[in-house]
Amino acid sequence: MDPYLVEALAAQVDRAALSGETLTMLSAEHGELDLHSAYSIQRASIARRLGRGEKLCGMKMGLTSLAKMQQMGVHDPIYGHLTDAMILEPGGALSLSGLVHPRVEPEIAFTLKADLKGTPSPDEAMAAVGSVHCAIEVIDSRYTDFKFTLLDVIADNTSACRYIMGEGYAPDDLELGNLAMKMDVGGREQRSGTSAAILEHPALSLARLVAMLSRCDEGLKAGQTILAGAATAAVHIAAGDRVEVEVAGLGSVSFSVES
Ligand code: OOG
Ligand code: MG
Repeated sequence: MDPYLVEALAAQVDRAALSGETLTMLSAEHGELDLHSAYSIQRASIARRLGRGEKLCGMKMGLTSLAKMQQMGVHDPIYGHLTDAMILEPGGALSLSGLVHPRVEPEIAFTLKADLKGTPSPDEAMAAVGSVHCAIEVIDSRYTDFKFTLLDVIADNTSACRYIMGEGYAPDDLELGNLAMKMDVGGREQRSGTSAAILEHPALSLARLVAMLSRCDEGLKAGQTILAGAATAAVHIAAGDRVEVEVAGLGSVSFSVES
């Protein structure tokens, strides 16, 4: 794809995330959109955020669970970038103003204590993990009526909007591959699953992310946060909701939604 078009589409995606304006599917208008150009648009949109002073603080995996892949009709995991503007403190309030159609997902997050690059095994990837956290991701696809292809969602930074992390736990004391996970959304909707739904094991998700990044000669850095991917399908949120995620062995974390 023409580099000018990549920049122009990145500007569109960035504006939608900033303002809550909806986006028409890029793939519908640009037949030449492919995996490479979709990630180039994502990276160019992140460069715009960094240009405004946001700091890159990690990465996220998406569509790692079978439930999510079925909900979205896609078959491959995808990754996105996290910046400090996406952090919401535990117990904090999220304002819906400027968001399009936000939903929440129960997740597991890692904080890295060492850099990761190349193609590590899941055990090698876990050796770089300093702490494990229960987490909530707020996703907000900017596409009108939620209609998008895999390439559109990649260009839109995999719908990243906010994330909330619980306390950190040492990875060694946990059976990370099979932790019960529960999410309550305003007492209206509950979801339950297990960490096994995250690419069979969250460590596999982390290792897969590193391998995907290594194809672009990139890696992860000590201090970064990684969201391993949702364990269940996402749930819509509304003003007044309190959202809580609890993961066996990792405690719980919550936030509330304001209009
Ligand atoms: C894409 C983001 C998916 C996850 O954890 O699976 C994601 C979307 O559903 O809008 O973050
Ligand atoms: Mg997610």
